[in-house]
Order: sequence, then C-alpha cells, then structure tokens
Amino acid sequence: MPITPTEKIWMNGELVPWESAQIHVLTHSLHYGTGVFEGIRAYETPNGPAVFRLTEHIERLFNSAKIMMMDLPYTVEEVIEATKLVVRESGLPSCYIRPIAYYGYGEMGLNTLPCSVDVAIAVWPWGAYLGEDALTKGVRMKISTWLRHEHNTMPPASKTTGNYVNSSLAKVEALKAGYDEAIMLNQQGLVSECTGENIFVSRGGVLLTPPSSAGALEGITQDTVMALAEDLDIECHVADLTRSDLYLADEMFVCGTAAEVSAVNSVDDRPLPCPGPFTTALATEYVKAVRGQIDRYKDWVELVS
Ligand code: PPE
Repeated sequence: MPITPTEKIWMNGELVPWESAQIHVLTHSLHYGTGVFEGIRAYETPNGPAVFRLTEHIERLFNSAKIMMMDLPYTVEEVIEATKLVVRESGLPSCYIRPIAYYGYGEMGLNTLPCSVDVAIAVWPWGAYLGEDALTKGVRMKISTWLRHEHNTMPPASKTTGNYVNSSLAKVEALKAGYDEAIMLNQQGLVSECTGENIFVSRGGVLLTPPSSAGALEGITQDTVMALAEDLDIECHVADLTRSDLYLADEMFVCGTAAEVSAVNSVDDRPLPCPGPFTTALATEYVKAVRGQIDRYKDWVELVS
C-alpha cells in the first residue's frame, strides 16, 4: 500500500525531514533482516490523538530486541515519549506508527554484537489494511503452502524484520491466486496466524484463537478482542485449531493493529457466514475501545499531549 509522507521522522533522537530519513546501503539489518519493529495506531479522540496500547507495543519492541540480544540506546519511556512527539508533530488526528530498531552502518558479517543500534519512528495516514469493505463483505482466505516458522528456526515472538520474509511469501502467493490474505499452518499442521493478523474462529458458539506456541505473534489486538469478548459474555479460549476447524467455522475474523477486526467470507473457497454475529459485535466494540469510548479501557488510550 502506498505511503503518504508526513513532515518529520524521528531518527536516533532527532526529528528529521521525511526525505532526509535515509540509511546507507550497507546498513547491517538491510542485509540480514535483523531489525525489530512495531505497528501501532493512533486514533482521534475529543482530547486529540491517542495511541492505542502504546506502552504495550513499545514493551513488545523491547522484548523483540531482547530475543535478538539487541540493546536499544533508549529506555521504554524515552521511546514512548518519542512516539508521542512524532504523532504530535505530524498534526494528524489519526495515523499508523512504525517504530523500528536496526543494526546500523559500520560492521558486516553475521555477528551483530559489535553493531550500533539505530532507532527510528515514522507515522503516516493508513486506511483499512485489508480493504475498505473488509468488515462488511469480508476477505477471501487461502491456506498458504508456506508454513509458519518453527520456534527453533525463527522466534515468532520477536517482531523481527526477517521473520516477515515468510509472511511476504504467503501474502504474494495468496494474492496471485486471487485471494485477499493467507492463513499459515505450522510444522505440526495446526493453525498459526495470518501474514499480519491473528485469527479467531467460532465453533459451537465458542470463540477460539491459536496460542503463541502454534507460532502466532502474541497480538495486542488479539488480547484486546479477548477482553471485549469477555465483556460481551462471549466464551473465548486460546486453543489449537486444525484446518478442518477453519472450513467448518460458524464464522471467522482476523485482527491486528493495521487490519483492526476484519471479517472472513471464505477459506479455500469454502464460504463462511459473513460478517457473523461475534465479528460484528466485537468489531463494533473495538472501534469504541480504541477511541477511548469504553470507560474500563481508558488506560489503553494514551493521549499524545
Ligand atoms: N501476527 C503478525 C504476523 C503480525 O504481523 C501482526 C501485526 C499481528 C499478528 C497482530 O498483532 P497486533 O498488531 O499486536 O494485534 N502486524 C502489523 C504489521 C502489518 C504490516 O503490514 O506491516 C500491524 O498490524 O501493524
């Protein structure tokens, strides 16, 4: 999806003009996929833009870095403040936020330990990730021939840039075959997640979502949806799911910061009721929660000024 430039990007402690936020072609992480990143959204509220679950996203960035043995030259609080600053500077009422930490220029070879660590935060307006009618009409899913990483191959809990080679292969395969998005199974044949979303399936009136042990990212939206489900008295569990659970689902949706809550209308050409009642109810609540309209989740909505 094309990016609409904003004015400033935060790079290593300074706000630089959008066009000047450049790196050397021999930047270490460009060659080896060793950067770690986050995807966050800020939403419009009556008190100005607010970043949804900002603290948890930045903590996850640091956890990704911990797995990579990457030492960020900033504290969690400093990166949180820097994120708020970039959102404020953009003047946008709502936006997508991309913090990234990566090994910089100066070293080559696979040993990352001597590398310098650079940090950047960019924001831009980003619309519906899976298309404007993802909620009403739903998206067409294809089970990918690409399997999700096994835990001892690539750590799925680290949002590492290199992990997304797997996602890109699956995404392009699905698009080329005429679908909107891919579902990935793991090496055991269990459902893991999508290329950039977690997945929820309803069977027999119970909502189910795969565990991180199946190779899924510990999604912040997944966690949000589970809390909202509890509020709505929808029974919801983390559970291993098989391919047949997908085909026989009563309804299905996927969720992530970029995709928000998006309905699924078919998997491998097996149609599903869409949008199902849980999907509609949870998508409606999600829209409210991220904008600070649900009192008990006010703490999740972090104002930038
Ligand atoms: N799984 C994957 C593989 C993933 O990339 C995301 C987020 C999720 C699950 C959902 O996580 P969370 O955002 O915490 O609910 N994907 C981000 C990147 C998308 C991109 O194209 O880049 C996002 O949604 O921002």
